[in-house]
Amino acid sequence: MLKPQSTATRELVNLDGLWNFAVDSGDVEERWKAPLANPLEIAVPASYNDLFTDSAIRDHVGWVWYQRTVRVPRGWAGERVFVRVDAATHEGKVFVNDTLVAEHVGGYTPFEADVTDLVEAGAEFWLTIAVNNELTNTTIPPGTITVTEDGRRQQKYMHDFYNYAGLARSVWLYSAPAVRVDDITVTTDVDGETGIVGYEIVTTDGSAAAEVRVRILDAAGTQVAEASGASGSVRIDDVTLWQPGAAYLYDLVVEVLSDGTVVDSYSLPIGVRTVEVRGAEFLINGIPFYFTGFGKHEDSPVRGKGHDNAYLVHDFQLMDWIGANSFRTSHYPYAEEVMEFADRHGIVVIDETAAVGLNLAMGGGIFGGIKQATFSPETMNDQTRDSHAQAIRELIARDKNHPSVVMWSIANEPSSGEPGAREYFEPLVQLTRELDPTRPVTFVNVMFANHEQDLIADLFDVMCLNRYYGWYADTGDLQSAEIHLEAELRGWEEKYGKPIIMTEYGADTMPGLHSIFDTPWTEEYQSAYLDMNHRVFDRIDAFIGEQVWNFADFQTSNGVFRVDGNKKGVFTRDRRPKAAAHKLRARWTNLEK
Ligand code: GCB
Repeated sequence: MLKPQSTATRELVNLDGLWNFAVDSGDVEERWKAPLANPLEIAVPASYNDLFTDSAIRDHVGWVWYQRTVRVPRGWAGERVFVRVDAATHEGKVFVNDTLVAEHVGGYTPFEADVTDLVEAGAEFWLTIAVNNELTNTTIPPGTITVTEDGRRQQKYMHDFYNYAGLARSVWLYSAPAVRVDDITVTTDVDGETGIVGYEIVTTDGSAAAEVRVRILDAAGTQVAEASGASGSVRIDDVTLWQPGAAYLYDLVVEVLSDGTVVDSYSLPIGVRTVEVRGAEFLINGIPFYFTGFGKHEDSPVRGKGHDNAYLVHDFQLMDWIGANSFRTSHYPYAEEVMEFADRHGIVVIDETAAVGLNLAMGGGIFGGIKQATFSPETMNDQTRDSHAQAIRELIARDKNHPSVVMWSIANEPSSGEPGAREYFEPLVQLTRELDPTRPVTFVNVMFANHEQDLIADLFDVMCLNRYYGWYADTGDLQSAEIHLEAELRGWEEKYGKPIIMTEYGADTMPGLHSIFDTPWTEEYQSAYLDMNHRVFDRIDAFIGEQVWNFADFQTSNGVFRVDGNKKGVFTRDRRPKAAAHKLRARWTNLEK
């Protein structure tokens, strides 16, 4: 799915700003048919939860309403007009005046509606977006809604980060011609000094009367290749590769011509690079790559998961300062602006779906709840898997052309040692490979499903492990933790012989708390914990990467036992370094792998 852009044939109006807002109380029918009564004002983009002082809004389970007027630019007569929502978490309905124009389930991927027939160039219309935050056993991520004894609906879920909701990314109005580029898929390869760019263009012109022309421009804007036809491949001599830490982007300019005239043009930044898993190595452009970096979150004070370009720039600056060359979009697809930034700055991304918390064993075990089978008709079932398949489709449709994305992660910490896991995952792995045969596929394995218990790891290319020896196990005893961690990693290495990445390891740390002993929560303990992990990683040949949990402290749900959120950040929630940040910087800026 193409991100809207302004080109010679397309125009773009950003609809961010202050909108009217109301929580659905169930007492007004067809709210979109009139201006919201006594609305609050709300910022878009932002999660709505932390903006207001009313806990009934923060804890609301169900629909909320966003509304504003929009004027269609007067020059748009004769163009197709679209409303595009970058994300509505977790479900969205879009209304133009009285008409429902789009519905979408899945909180982290975009959707749009062609509203041409309902609007007029130069005139205003009411745009209403209803957003629902409910998670059930058939949504991705899953959750359950319970009703308290006094009749309040409560949302429960199996992930620790707070269930922020609303319009956390931009909303757009854009114009495009009727005959236009609808989709582009690019694959790249390298032959000696020559780059090979394969492309497939889908246009809206069903009759295929229109011609398609493709040109590639280098970073200086000089044309280096051209071709015609909706699919094919072109060669770039003396190619400059996209490399980790040394991004280089070409522009793929796609033009649709009718009777020799350009009727649409779209310009896609592309990077030429290869990715391959060979033996226990992860190769980017044929060179073994060692991942350093973090599992992140989209999370900041007040905004919740609201996209913010200031945090975007600052977070990437901090990653550069600390020597991180990569991150995982734990635990959902991030804003497209983040992916584009990674493309431009040579940061490598493991791109993850929102399938987090497909695991009922953990809740039952740790929190003493009722133990339920994760995969069963009443819990994660065929419908869950259908939603999961859709989440994979939408992730790949959105992110397939980003050179920074080197691997798909289709789930975080599912209950992969339970009966039913293999039946659930096998078709999803197959689907991912069909949709994108060029990138390795992984899932992120949970501590309770080690190499002896896990039932699905062999389906994947890279073993991504989350391990908390020294934190959730062997708490405060780093000597035992070191022995147990090493034993397990050797077990994975021997059993599968595939590359291993530690996608999560971390210790909650209260900034300012100190001790001369191995005392959990102190800054010294976080550093010693990381040192211990690194000693072990450096002894394992199949080890190809380390991503600390987490880049920054983040907000968690009320139901988890944490003090003001998860404190495993190497930076605080307002991005100040804990002592461990300096430790990591010393390691990562000197790492020879
Ligand atoms: C995990 C999860 C992550 C949690 C983390 C923790 O294994 O993948 O979402 O935040 O542990 O800190 O408990």
